[in-house]
This record gives sequence, structure tokens and C-alpha cells, in this order.
Amino acid sequence: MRKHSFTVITRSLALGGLLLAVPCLAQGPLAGAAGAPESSSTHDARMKWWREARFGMFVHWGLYSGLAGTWEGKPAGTSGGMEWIQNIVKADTDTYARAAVPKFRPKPGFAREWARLAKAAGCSYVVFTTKHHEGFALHNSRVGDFDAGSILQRDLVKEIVTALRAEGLRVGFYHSVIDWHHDQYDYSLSQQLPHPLHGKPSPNGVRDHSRYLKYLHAQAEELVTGYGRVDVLWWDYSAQDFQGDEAWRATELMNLVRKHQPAVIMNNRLFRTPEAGWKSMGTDGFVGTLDWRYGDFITPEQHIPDTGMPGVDWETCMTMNTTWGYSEHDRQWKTSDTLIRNLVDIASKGGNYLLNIGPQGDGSVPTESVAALHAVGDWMKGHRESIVGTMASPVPKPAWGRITARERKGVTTLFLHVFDWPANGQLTLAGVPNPIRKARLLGGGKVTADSRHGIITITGLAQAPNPVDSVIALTLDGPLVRQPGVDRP
Ligand code: FHN
Repeated sequence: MRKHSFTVITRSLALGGLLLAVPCLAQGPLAGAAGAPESSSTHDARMKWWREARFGMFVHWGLYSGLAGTWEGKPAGTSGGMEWIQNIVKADTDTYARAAVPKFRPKPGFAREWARLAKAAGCSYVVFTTKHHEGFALHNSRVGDFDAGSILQRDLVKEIVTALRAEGLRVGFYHSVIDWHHDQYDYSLSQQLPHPLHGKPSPNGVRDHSRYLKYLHAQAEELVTGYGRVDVLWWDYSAQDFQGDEAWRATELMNLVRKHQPAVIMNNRLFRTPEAGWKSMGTDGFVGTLDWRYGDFITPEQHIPDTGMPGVDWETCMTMNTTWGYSEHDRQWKTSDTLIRNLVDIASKGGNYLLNIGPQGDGSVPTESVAALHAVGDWMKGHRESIVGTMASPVPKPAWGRITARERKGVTTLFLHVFDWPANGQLTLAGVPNPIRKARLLGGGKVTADSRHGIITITGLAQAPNPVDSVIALTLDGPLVRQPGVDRP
């Protein structure tokens, strides 16, 4: 198989005696509609909104949400993914459904609450679970009977998509290829993928996995043909011993989706090979290469790669506490300061932040998540331009914080995100030879920037205007060249 590697090509333009470098990705043909080669320019156009967005909301919501991490009156756990509760308690699907369905009662207007919260937080897109590993589909499916249409007489996907679009948000479907309900999903084919019946014989005899794949592809087709434009398809997940075409007829599945949604952006999780960006079963085991066949972006989970992933598109997905699905026992909430700084750190490395909420069985969002997202949104209100539409810092990470950058028409803006305001009120930045046009503090306030021997000093403020992250916009003549030998942001 042709290994598709990325090389970064810098187009050098001489301007004002400075080498201007505009990093771009030199890519071979990429997957377009139905697998046809996609040119780099078409690929960049397709990825444009996603690369500019920088910030999305993840939503894990299903039958597990009503169980809230509790099984037979006791906590199934106080940390970790409670969307896995069926596998934690090793319940067969009928036992699980009997316990969970009565507790899953979406209230009217739940989806509007989600959409308004995502908008208030400054998110540009929302990726929500259309089906998680438990196998319960949130749409009204014609090919199954374990779905919201069959059991609740509602099409929850339609309700959510309608609410998201009313707020101008892009729509993403998370869809689990793992399925703990379907009686032909052959869990014996992988020793690494989880299943509540692992190690036990199938209660319905030998399973024909190809029949499950027919169902998987049919439901995927329902989702990409029945709800208008789908902006993101977030597949989840494969194992080293069971992945790709063997496990899911993956290439066919991606081509099916692209046939109906040619602009869709898909992650790399139908596969699990170095070419698809993975080097282990862990979600921190990544390599910074992504062959076009395996998806559009790499998906580091619950962590931020130290130096980002130069040359490929990547998105860190993260919980606010320790579970993706709702748990009434998990109190380990990250502070809003941490969430804001995570967003800045990720953007400074050129990635996206997909921050998760786990609504309860009626769709209500935990109050801690609501408060945190509003705090992030309050910060975003005054600092949005330093995140949305920016790219990775072209200069090394400074001791006092992070840097995001924008380059337009030969003018660079560096957004200096100051986490730790220097005691003497003087901010210095080395490695920036470009002439300064101006310096302004986002949100108001006067600062002065002087440049001497390539070192910029910013003065004028005795203390940090914003204790979490104060941002100075530094406008410079010409784009910045990545300093030779400089470690990545
Ligand atoms: O097993 C799932 C898990 O429940 C959750 O959905 C995460 C989100 O990225 N994905 C899988 C674990 O990597």
C-alpha cells in the first residue's frame, strides 16, 4: 500500500528582508467522493472550516446516561467511562435494556439546551453519539428495533440536528462500530475490543459478523441520507487485532458516507495502523502521519500531544471529569481555568479541542458542565480572535504562556497568551525579527511593544488583566519564518 507521508513545503517570499514562510502540507492525492483522488487544494478547502473552528463540543448520551453509573443500587465505579457500564457489570443486552430503558426519558427541549450551551461556550461544532457501544441508536432506524424510533417513538437525532442548526453550529455524528446489542456482532474476532460477553459462548450460537456489517452500513446510510448535511463523522473504534476492512469493511463504509456527504470530515478510528496515525492500543500512542485512506484527522484522547502533530490535522477529545457518559458518582471536575488553558494550549499547537458533556437520562446537562462552559464562553467572548482561525505558533513556547498566530495578506498577528504575568510587568519574546506594527491588549488596555536585536519587550501593565489568560495581539510586518532548529510549539 502506498505510504502517504506529509512533507511540509514552505513557500519563501522575500519581503522586508525577511524570509516569509507559509507552511503548507504537500499531500498526495487524497480521498474525495467515493475514494477518488482529492487534490490538496480540494482537501484544504474541505478542511477549512474545521481547521478554523478550533473548538467543538462532544456529547455522550445514550441509555447509559439514565443509569448514571449506578447498577442495582450501587456505584459501578466512581471514575472512568460510565458509558461502559454494561461492560463493567457484564450485563447481557436484554438485562441491560430492561434496567436502562425506563431511565432514559428525554425531556422536551433538551437539544435546544445543548445547542445554546455549545454556542455560549464558543464552540463551532457539536459531535454527538448517534450510537455508542451499547448499540442503542438515537435515530428512527428502519433496519433495527433497538433505537429511539422503535422504543420511544422519537427521532432524537432529528431533534438534536434541528437544534444545532438553529444555533448555526456544525453537525457531527459519533458512531460506534463496536456493538454490544446486535446478535451477529462477533465479539470473538477480537481479543482487544470490549464486549460484555467476552469469554462466554454466544447465547444465540455462532455469529455471522457480515450480517452485523450489513446492519452497520445500513444504519450509517440512514444517518448520512436522512438528516441533511453532516459535517463530521466520528467513528469509534478499532483495535490492533481487529480493524479496517476486515473488521468493518471500512473503506467501503467511508466511501458510502462520502458518496452522500462529499464534504464530510472523518476521523481515523476505523483503522488502527501506523499509516492511520496509531502506534498502540492506547489513545496516547500516536505517530504524526496520516495516510489519506484512513481519515482526515488523528484523535489523541484525554491528553494534549506535547508538541502537537505538525503536518497533520488532529483533535484532542477530553472529558470535563473522568467519564464520557453521565455518572452521579464522578465529582472529579476540571476547573474552567484548566479548560481555557487546554483550549489555548491545543490551539497554540495547531489542534482542535473537542470537550465533552455527558447529559443525564432526561437530557439535562450537569450543572458543573454548564457553569464551566459558560466560564469558557465568557473568556472566549473577549478573546475569540486569538483562537478561532489561528494556526500553530511559529515560534517556541514561551515560559509565560502560549502563542497562537494568524497570517493574512503578508501581515502576521501573534496572540501572546499570558498565563503567568511577569512580576516586573515586562513581557519579552525572542526570535521575532519582524518589524512591529502595533500591540494591543484584547479586551482593552494600553501596552507598548519595543523591538531590539530580535527581542520584543512589552510594557505598560503592572498586573495581569485576566488571571487565567491575558492576550496581547502583536501585529507584525510579514509572516514569520519558523526559527531554524527551534523545537516545535
Ligand atoms: O470506548 C470509547 C469511550 O467510551 C469514548 O466514547 C471514547 C471517546 O473518544 N472513545 C472510546 C475510547 O477510546
